Amino acid sequence: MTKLTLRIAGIGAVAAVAAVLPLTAQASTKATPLVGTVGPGFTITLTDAKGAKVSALKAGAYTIKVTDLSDIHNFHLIGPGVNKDSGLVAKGKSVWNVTLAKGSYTFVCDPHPTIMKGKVAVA
Ligand SMILES: [Cu+2]
Repeated sequence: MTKLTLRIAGIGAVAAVAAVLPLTAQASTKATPLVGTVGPGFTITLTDAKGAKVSALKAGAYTIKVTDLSDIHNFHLIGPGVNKDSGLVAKGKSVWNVTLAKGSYTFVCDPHPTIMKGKVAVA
């Protein structure tokens, strides 16, 4: 019985690695990484992988790592074909795989839209 259990766990580990590999390969060759952060203060930012603020992007695939550091703020990305929300009460990290099309995208904290917002023009 013990032997069987170990064997199943081993297969599970291999399957998990196999499942992660294609995503990593796709991220490095296709999707461009971005970083979204909201909170803990009244700040919301979208940056590239190097930490530079983003205001213009090319249309295409992006992987956005969102960190929501507050239960009174949310990171909400809205634009053509995209409507992603980290959740107001929710905190923590999310990874969004999105395709940005030509147009204007807005990232906003919904309770504080006048002071916590940004725009990205996608061409
Ligand atoms: Cu807010």
